[in-house]
Formats: sequence, C-alpha cells, structure tokens
Amino acid sequence: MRRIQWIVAAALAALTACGGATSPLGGGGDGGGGGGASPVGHVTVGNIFFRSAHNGSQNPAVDTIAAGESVTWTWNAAGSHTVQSTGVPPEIFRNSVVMAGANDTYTVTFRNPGTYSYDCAIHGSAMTGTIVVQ
Ligand SMILES: [Cu+2]
Repeated sequence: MRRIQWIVAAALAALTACGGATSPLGGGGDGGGGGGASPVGHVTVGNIFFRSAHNGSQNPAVDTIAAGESVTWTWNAAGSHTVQSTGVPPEIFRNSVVMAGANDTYTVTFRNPGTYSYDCAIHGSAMTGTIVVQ
C-alpha cells in the first residue's frame, strides 16, 4: 500500500525533525498557488519526460533552488502523469495527483536543503527528476 508507506515516511520525517525545524512537506495541489512564495524552479511535464525549463536537463530534470523557494511543474503532454517523491526521508515531498490537462500545474515549496528525487507514478524510470535545495 503506497499510501501507508508515505504516511510512515512522513511520520519518520516528523520524528527526526529538530524542534523548530519546518516540515519538508510542501504545499501544492492541482493548480493552487504556493502560498506566497514565487515559483523559481520550473519543470515541464512532457510526454514522456520531465525537463528543466532552466537548463534543459531531462530524465533526470535537475533544478537547483534556494531553501524556501518553490518549484512549479507544468503539464505539456498527452496522457496522464504525476509528480511522485522517491527520495529517502527527510528528502521527500508531497505527491501530486494524476493530471492530464495542458497547462495543469503543481507547485511545491522546499523549506529544507537536500536532494529531492522524484518520478512519475505512471511511467516510473522513464520520467525522473531531481530538485537540489541549497
Ligand atoms: Cu508519466
């Protein structure tokens, strides 16, 4: 059960966080804003790949941001895709839902430095990316 694994991972992340540390879990949702933080990282969700809008890297798409900044994934693809965190806690973040619409977006704010890997829950290793938070 992937959902249960995620919950356990999130609980572990909370347990290992020091007092006063912010959660690595970002906001997000289908098209919602990032809660005030402007998107800095920008990744295109293609068919079938992730591509950094900054440097063109693809599978993995690698974006580097500063802690506290956000990454927005924008769908530009046929078919359904997701953004699924695949890192080891605490380098995890909240997964998107499955989306298929052109120009759908998903935004996550990364509060803690680390290397956050992700893939598409549907296409797995054919669609991968990494967010480096400094
Ligand atoms: Cu996909």
